[in-house]
Amino acid sequence: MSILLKSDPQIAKLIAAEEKRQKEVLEMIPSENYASAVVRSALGTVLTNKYSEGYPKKRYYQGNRVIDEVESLAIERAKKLFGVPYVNVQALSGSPANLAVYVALLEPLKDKVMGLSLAFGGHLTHGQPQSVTGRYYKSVLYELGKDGRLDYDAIEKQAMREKPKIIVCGFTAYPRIIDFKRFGQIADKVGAFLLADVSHIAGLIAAGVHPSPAPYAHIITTTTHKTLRGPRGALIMVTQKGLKKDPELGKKIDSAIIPGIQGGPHDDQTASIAVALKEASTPAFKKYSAQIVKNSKTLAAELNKFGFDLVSGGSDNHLILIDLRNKGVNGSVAAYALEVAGIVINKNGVPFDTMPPFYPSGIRLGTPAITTRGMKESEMKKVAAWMNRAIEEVKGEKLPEDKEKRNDFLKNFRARADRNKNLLKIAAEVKTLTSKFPIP
Ligand code: DSN
Repeated sequence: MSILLKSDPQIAKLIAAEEKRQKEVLEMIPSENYASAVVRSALGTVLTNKYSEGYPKKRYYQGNRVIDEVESLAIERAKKLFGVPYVNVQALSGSPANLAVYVALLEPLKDKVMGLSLAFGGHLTHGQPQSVTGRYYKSVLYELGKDGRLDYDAIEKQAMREKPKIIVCGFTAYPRIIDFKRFGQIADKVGAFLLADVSHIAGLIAAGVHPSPAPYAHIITTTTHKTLRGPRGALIMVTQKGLKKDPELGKKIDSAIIPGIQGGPHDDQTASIAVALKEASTPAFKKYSAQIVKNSKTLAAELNKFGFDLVSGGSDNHLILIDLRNKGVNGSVAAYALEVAGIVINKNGVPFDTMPPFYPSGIRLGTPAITTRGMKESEMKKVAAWMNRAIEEVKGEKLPEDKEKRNDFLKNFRARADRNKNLLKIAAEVKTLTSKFPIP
């Protein structure tokens, strides 16, 4: 940082400002975390200077002996941690990882992918019409049941009717355990590949606090920067079951990444992923992951006491989804008020939401990052009380029915929230607490 400060103070100061922000607030976006200093130290090294299209020992450029070792280590560590026989570590992040699976297995405009609708907690790359994955491939979307949980019977019926070539399970806003075995049975019944996108829960799976899809899915994708606590990046894993269904599956995935959709991998990112995978195989990581879930359950129970309407009633994992309609506060209003109060979450759609994604009816939050700081159940009680105070503070702030007026309303609301003494008081209390829990 001292070199950067000297040569590019503008950027150095912005990085320092972001570090200060991350220190002072409660980072509770469930897909975010604090990577360790060790994980970060592998990024931005001389490995960023290298081009290494291809795979270990089969490169298109010379000078890759060291990179081969780095990539092989990352692959071997991932195989061991997740109990799978084949791993690709080159996808630059989660979206290209999922796209690579489709490129490997689906014929554009002909074959079908079936994933959870975005409005119900699916990801863009699970076949949504706004994404290339729903535009270049046929797609059909399933929904959650009225209770906010997966309705496996309905999914099975839909799969039998639609005959998708890939069924995607694994979600971005689902607070409950996923029954991968049942998904595997559904996929087998219709002859589909089962893709488990475990980006949100990969760390929990690695630590054994969420069941693994490895025995039931054919392919598993995950980002590496969420509960897994690595750098930004992704893994594509082929399981034993996947290789049994198609012995060429690993090779097809590799070719889909390069030359299919990417060029050279980011080798410093690969090294950093390897470091994160080593960290994730330690007893300390198991303890950390168990605490994420304990914290999430405690927070959910406390929020319930304050009358928050939790989708599905609670949480089994790292994530909580709140439907704010009973509080009369829109998610966009709540998210901003909470940020002013030092609690950083994201606005989110809830099942059967009648509002659009930019003004959704809910918020999504999670415990991975604050658990990394060492917070436990007693801190979760404080967080719930602060959240309640903040939401009560903005209860009267009604988002206009008239769509044209919403933008102006939010602009106006933000200006008022920025000066709201009660919200700023919560932020000061949050700051006192967070100062006792250092970030890595
Ligand atoms: N942006 C991620 C999340 O927040 O869940 C998904 O890509």
